[in-house]
Order: sequence, then C-alpha cells, then structure tokens
Amino acid sequence: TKEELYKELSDAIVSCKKDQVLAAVEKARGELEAPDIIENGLAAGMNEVGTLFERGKLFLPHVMMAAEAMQAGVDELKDDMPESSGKAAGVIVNGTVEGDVHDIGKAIVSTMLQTSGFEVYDIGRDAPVADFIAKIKETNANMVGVSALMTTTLQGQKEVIEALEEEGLRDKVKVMVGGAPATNAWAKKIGADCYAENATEAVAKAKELL
Ligand code: HCB
Repeated sequence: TKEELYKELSDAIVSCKKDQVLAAVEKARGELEAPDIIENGLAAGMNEVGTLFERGKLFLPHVMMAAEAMQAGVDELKDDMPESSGKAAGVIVNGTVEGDVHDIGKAIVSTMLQTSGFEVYDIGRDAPVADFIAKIKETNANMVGVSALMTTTLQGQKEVIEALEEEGLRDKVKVMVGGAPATNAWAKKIGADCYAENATEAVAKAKELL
C-alpha cells in the first residue's frame, strides 16, 4: 500500500544509509509520483531524524548522513518530476537566509516550483540580504521565497522584507516564507504575503499570488 511505501522511504532516511534510500526510491517510483515520494516519504523521514536528534537518539554525523541520503534520493527523482506545460507563471528568487546552512527543503521547493512552470533562481544557502535583492533586481522577479530553519536565523526573513521596502520593491515582489520555525502568525507579523508549510503548499500559494 501507499502507507507501506511511505514508511519504507521514511525508515530508509532514518537508517541514514544512502543505498537503502535509493533502493526504497527505486521501488516506490513505479507506484507513486515523485513529489509524493519526496513529501510524504523522504521528508517525513527527515522530520523523524530531527525528532530523534532532539531527543539525543541520533547525533550530528547521523543527521549529516541522512541529509546526504535525502539529497541523493531527491536527485534521483529529478527526471520524474511532472513537466508542466506552458509559459512560466512568474519569476521567483529562492534562498536560505544568512547564517543558515539548511537547504534541503528550500531545494525541494525550488524544484517543485520549477516543474510547475515558474522561472526559479535559487541563490543557495547562507545568502546575505544583499544577494536576495541583487538577484531580484537582475531577474525582475515578482516573488521571493525566503527559507530559515533555525529560530536564530528566522529574523533574516524580516530583514529581506525590510530591504525590499528600502529599495522601493515591496509593491512589486510577493514574499513567501518557509522553514520549520516559520508559521502563519510569523508571516503575518513581519508582513510577508504568505507562509508555506511544504513544497506542495508553496506551489499552490505561488499560483494563487502570481
Ligand atoms: Co540542523 N538543525 N543544524 N542540520 N537540522 C535543525 C533545523 C534543528 C531544529 C534540530 C534541533 O536541534 N532540534 C536545529 C535548529 C534549532 C533552532 O531552531 N534553533 C538545528 C541545528 C541547531 C543545527 C546546527 C547549529 C547544529 C550544530 O552544528 N550544532 C547546524 C547549523 C549550522 C548553520 O546553519 N549555521 C545544523 C546543521 C545541519 C546539517 C548540516 C547536519 C543538516 C543540513 C543539511 C542541509 O540542509 N544541506 C541539518 C538537518 C538536516 C536538520 C534537520 C534534522 C532537518 C532539516 C530538513 O532538511 N528537513 C532539522 C530538524 C527539523 O527541521 N525539525 C535540524 C527536511 C526538509 C524537507 O524540510 O522543513 O527544511 P524543511 O523544508 C520544508 C518546509 O519547511 C518548507 O518546504 C520544505 C519542503 O517540504 N519550506 C519552504 C522550507 N523552506 C521554504 C521556503 C519557502 O519559500 C517555502 C517553503
């Protein structure tokens, strides 16, 4: 069943073994769509890793191995992503804020937006506010996705919005925020246009706003 495949994918991530992840992906790809495999299988496993890390059951080297295995699984599925037809619905700059190296979720969001027809410029992780602004200007983007995975870097999302205001760009650029510590309430508080809990929601909200 679907649930068994999700569990197998998730367990493979928790095992922190790349081979096991690739084998689970290989098995699942005949039955499930790529975004489904990523969101409900691999990402669910990564969340579990996070929980085990918090409880002291897994250590940082394990988390790094799980992250690498996750990346390998996602890379393997890139060609399976459903191709969208038609012209890009919008231009989106996507990045993780300065001081924050977490980029797995952001990369998934970029891939899903891209396959949904958006023109996406991923500026990577640990990206200074100035990089967001420069890329937005260069590409004439009408949306920016700002990812932050730590309570200590969340403020970076607010800084991007403030910089957009200072540059007189705020009216032209929609702002989406995401990452584990972000919430709808936080998005509202800092004046973002939306919060997306996962990549599927990011695509839905981008379509709604652009
Ligand atoms: Co990292 N880490 N980590 N980590 N890490 C977290 C984030 C903690 C919550 C774990 C914990 O302690 N409980 C924690 C942060 C605590 C806090 O809030 N203050 C933490 C810490 C503390 C650290 C270090 C400081 C650890 C250390 O060195 N002592 C260090 C950070 C260094 C730094 O950034 N300066 C660190 C390092 C790492 C790695 C390198 C081992 C690895 C990252 C590898 C990489 O990304 N290339 C890592 C990982 C993997 C995690 C956890 C376990 C998982 C994150 C992840 O990839 N999740 C995480 C635990 C957790 O999140 N609960 C832990 C899976 C993806 C698919 O989900 O939430 O990232 P996602 O993305 C979703 C969603 O949020 C949304 O869509 C995505 C797809 O569904 N979304 C967006 C995300 N961005 C979006 C943008 C948009 O525009 C729209 C939607």
